Amino acid sequence: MSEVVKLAMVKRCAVITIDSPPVNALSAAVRGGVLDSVNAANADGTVEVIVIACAGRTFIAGADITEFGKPPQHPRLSDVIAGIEASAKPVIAAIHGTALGGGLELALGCHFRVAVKDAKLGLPEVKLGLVPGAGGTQRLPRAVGPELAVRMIVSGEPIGAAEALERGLVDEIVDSTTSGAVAFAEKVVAERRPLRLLRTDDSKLVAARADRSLFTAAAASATKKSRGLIAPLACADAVSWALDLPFEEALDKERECFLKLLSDDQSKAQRYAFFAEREAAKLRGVPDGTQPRPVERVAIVGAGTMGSGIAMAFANAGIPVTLIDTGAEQLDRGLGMMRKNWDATAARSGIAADEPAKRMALIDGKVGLEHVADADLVIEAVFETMAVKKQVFTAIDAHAKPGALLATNTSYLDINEIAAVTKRPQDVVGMHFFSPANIMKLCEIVRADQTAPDVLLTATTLARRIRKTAVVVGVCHGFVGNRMLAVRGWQGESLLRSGALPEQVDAVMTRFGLPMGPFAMGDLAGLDIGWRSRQDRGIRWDIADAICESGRLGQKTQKGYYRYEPGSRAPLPDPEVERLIEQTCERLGLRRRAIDDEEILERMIYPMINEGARILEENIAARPSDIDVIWLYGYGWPIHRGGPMFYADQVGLKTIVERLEFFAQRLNDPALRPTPLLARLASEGGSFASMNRAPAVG
Ligand code: T1G
Repeated sequence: MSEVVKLAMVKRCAVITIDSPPVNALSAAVRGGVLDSVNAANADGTVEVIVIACAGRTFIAGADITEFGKPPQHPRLSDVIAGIEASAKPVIAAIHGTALGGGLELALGCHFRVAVKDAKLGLPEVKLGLVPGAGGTQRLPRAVGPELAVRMIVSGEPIGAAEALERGLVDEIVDSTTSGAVAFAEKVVAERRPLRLLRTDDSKLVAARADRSLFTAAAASATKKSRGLIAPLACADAVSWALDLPFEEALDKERECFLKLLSDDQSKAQRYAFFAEREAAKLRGVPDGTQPRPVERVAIVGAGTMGSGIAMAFANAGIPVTLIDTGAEQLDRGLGMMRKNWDATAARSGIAADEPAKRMALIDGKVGLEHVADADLVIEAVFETMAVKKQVFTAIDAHAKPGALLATNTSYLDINEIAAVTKRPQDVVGMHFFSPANIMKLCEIVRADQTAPDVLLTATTLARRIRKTAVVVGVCHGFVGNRMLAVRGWQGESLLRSGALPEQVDAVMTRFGLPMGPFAMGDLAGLDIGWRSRQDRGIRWDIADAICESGRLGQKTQKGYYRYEPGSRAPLPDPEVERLIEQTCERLGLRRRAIDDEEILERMIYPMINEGARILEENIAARPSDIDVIWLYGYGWPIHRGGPMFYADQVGLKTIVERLEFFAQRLNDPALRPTPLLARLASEGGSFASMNRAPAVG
């Protein structure tokens, strides 16, 4: 039928095979090919039954997101599904890999669905700021019941084939996709099974129509974490229409809701974030054909919070780890913390009950750096001072086997300086994890001057293997994320000096969408970390330092920028802090004034954007979208705002330049002046988006 859709006969079964790499997305060509094939099979008197299968690694993974925002092309997906439902002959979807979004919606229009045992089925549209737009909100509740349907659609998380079979989403688990589906199809014909369409089968809606309490509870539970996002609430509403409205009317409302969300800034940001994460995986300066080095065993040096968290991340992916510390006591503490974390996850059914023991069996605890000898990758996660890093790297270099990667988890320090103490600087790379390292998705892969291309490729490939989002950055103080964080930190201090209070700044930033305000976050992490870093560099932040000097180090001392009741982590404004701020400003001769929320937001975010532009000028990041990925996955930047550089384009670079010029003058802070790249883009009416697929700056 077409390049991407083939039609072949197996006995009396018409097998439609979609072959559109990489994920068989429902492009216009695929949609047209499927519909033409279904119609041709129905017109062919020798055909008794139809199977729709996919070549490659997965069943259809959804609509083709690259077509969004372009003029719609016919046939629409809903037309294809209508064509399948109009088929006089049974149509069977043969599912492998991940049947997602429009792919599952197409399968829901079929009379039957079969799947191989490791297949997954889901409607992840909500992660793109959308609702399913081709009947998923109406057919899925009729397949699995409204409670499971609303949980699946609001979370966007798929279910496995076994659960799908149990809940009636799949009719049979088959050993292999196409041949298994053809065998099932022959059974359907031989047994003359009635052709059941979900659109006309409300049997699984009857109970919820009579008593909505279970559905209402499921919807409330699914949407409770959707702070600031509009799609999750829209998804829950759409599923409820299956209980209240006739099928066709509900389909129309779903379509209307889908189109409204499609044009909303939130969905544009979430779709941008989807592609930005994948773009970050495209490495520059790594010759085609470069192969990653094999990594079968990892050694982590330092069994503290970070080292143990990193060890967990590797064990979670089934990779054996040698966890090394120079002290048996610290090693035992680290091993104990890992077991406690895994047990806690198992207790809330996050992993199977036998998983903690299985994962602990992958961890070999050792005292002494000589035990790095059999590792293919050594990651150092020791105390954050250059002296200690150099000492440890000298020892690691002496014991690690030839060809092993030597990685440092440093958050700030100069990796070129660390590499210089080894005999193999080409094998040295940064792998900067974010605490808690077993949870946070981001890993900054720091490319030092002499890092070999295959070392960089090995580190980024491995990061994906342990389900991290890897972004390659260059060497500078704080790389990308922490460098921009430091700029925001100073703006927080500057706002307190100007007249704001911690609670006002935090309220503005949480309303913007951050999970936690910067001052509350500082209290959580411990104020002494930044304080020590400033002291190391001879930098004084008068208010922040006064807070630390008065023994207020954050939650661990029950007081920091806020006070904390014993046993509570809830930040409470503290008049003592206001007094400290006023006293410090008086001593500095600063006159404080009322600051409005708009100024707070601009002064907290625009300097970060300016620093991002500097980072691009210095080639520390390859593209603006890499900076956004770092902030989305490492610092809780709200997904519906796309990232600081995406947000800058939405605000308009001209506005940002004007406001930075204003604040630079008013606050007499030359660091606020727009960097040349930002000023140039603004003057040309340009955008950061224009740089995302362009070659690296400079
Ligand atoms: N459209 C276009 N390209 C896609 C795509 C899609 N739906 N999904 C993946 N790609 C590209 C991706 O950009 C990358 O490209 C390559 O495929 C491999 O992806 C009407 C409207 C399927 C689990 O949200 O979750 O249906 O970088 O690196 O890690 O209601 O891709 O190689 O050039 O992620 O093995 C709903 C999104 C769409 C699924 C595979 N579907 N995709 O993961 O590979 S909206 C989704 C994924 C919709 C309907 C609505 C994952 C995956 P490149 P990858 P992976």
